[in-house]
Amino acid sequence: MSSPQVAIIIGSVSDRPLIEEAVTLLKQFDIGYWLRVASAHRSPAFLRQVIQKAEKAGVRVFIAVAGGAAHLAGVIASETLLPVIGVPVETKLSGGLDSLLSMVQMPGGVPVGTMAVGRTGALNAVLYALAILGLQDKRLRKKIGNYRRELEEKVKKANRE
Ligand code: RP5
Repeated sequence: MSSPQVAIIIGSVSDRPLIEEAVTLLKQFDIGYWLRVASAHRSPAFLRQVIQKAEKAGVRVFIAVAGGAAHLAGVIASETLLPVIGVPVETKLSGGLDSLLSMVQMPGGVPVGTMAVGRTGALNAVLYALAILGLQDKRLRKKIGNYRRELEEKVKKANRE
């Protein structure tokens, strides 16, 4: 696989199933990625190391996946100048509203681009990362265009059926 351009950091191994589809999409687009487990609360020093190593490896976008008191994306954003995309995980308490608000309500100056809760958010996080990478990659932009056309074709096919 090519050198990593995207680092996906999940707050717990329990978040792993949520990102399956998103990881598959990254592979389909042939984008090199890292997947790491690191918690803002349980392993803050390790998280810092992961961020630094990812930057050194050439990663250009972070995707952070966390639930509950979901500070992972915000902490990453405080440690890097690279874009950080947050995916809030569904929770038993509120369906994920707690995760969403923890992630989206960043203080002015340190943004996190927060996606929808759950699998859709994870998928869109990858597509958003691809759009960022596509700014300097014409071939990637073309692939994103093809992906969008496939979505449209599925809608039209559903009508034909
Ligand atoms: C967060 O707490 C993780 O991102 C996960 O979504 C949630 C629960 O973690 P576990 O208790 O399952 O490890 O930090």
